[in-house]
Amino acid sequence: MKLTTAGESHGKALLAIVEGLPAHLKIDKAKINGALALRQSGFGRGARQKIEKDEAEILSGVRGGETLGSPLALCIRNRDYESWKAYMSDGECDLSSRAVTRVRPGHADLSGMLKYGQSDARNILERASARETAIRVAAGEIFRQYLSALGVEIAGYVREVCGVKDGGRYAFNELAASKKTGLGMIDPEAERAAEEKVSALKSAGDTAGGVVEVRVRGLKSGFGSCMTYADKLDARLAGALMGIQAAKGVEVGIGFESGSLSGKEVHDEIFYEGGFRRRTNRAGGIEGGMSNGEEIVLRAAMKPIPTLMKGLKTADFLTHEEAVAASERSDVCAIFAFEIIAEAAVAEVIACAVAERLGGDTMAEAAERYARLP
Ligand code: EPS
Repeated sequence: MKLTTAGESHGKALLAIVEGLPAHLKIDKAKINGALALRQSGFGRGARQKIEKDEAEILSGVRGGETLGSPLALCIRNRDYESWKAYMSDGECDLSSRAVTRVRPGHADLSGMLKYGQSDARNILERASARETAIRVAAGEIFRQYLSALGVEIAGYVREVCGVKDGGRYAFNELAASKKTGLGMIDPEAERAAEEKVSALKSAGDTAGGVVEVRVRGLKSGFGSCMTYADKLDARLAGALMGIQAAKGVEVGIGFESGSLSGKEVHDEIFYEGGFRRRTNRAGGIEGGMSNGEEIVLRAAMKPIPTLMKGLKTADFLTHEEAVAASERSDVCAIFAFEIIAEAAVAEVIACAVAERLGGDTMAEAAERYARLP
């Protein structure tokens, strides 16, 4: 399976094409739109989310609620395009009034302008914007529905917001509680402290990032590869998570902590208890680049939003004069959305790895092959 996306933040629409889905996968559109609504919610979001009400339109690949086996095309229209068409039209338009030259530290602006020979950062930021993640979440929901039909589930929560930690140890079933909170934390004390922190940063014209955890339950062993490094499941998952705008770090299982512990403290011993079992899961469900049948545990760090209302120092791209980085409106914290997007990125990788191994023209074929695996 393969996902391709297109679209600019203030352009007409965001688009996705998912290729390689088997026929007869039931598609629940309400769940796609539910995921989109979640991505738009969360404490600390900016004014843009009041303009957009993301809804996915299915343009191809589905008939009567089931996939046909043909490419599935998704579209989310940008409501804000109405206010931007004079500047964003593909025909003649006003290219100067919304130009950005006070390049923003932490964004793609400067490197993108130099790379693509642009004198207006708008030609870079429109695509680099995290707005693109809306369509990835919609497509992620398709991948999640494919996995769910095989008994594989994905969930997650926010562990940390700008230094405020949720130190709880949660079972998979408890993770859903995070979706009913403002910042995605489960411990109410941590959530309250984190919301206070975000409010204080907002008053100071500053921003916050955080750390999220995503888990996969029900994936059998052997997905990924120990034969080719690019096909290692952990390498693919890390790549997908790092591919999210603002991601700065990824861990699998105990991750960086494993570098400071001994072998006895890190590796998960194997027991045979009616099947091969582990009593610990420090590896995060992946050994030798393959799933080992335990829960997959991934963490990703999001840097603070790089558009600060009290802008950072920069140099104007054209005049080279010292300036304050451009800012009109922005999120203060988008960690809740980042967690939803991280689940979508994980769903894409796991679904692709599963489909590569199982093949199958129909969902029934795929399900039968999955059931036969040890
Ligand atoms: C973003 C800047 C803001 C965010 C946007 C990501 O958009 P605008 O420039 O229109 O205010 O709101 O995120 C979304 C629109 C979204 O749907 O998540 C950026 O620079 O990445």
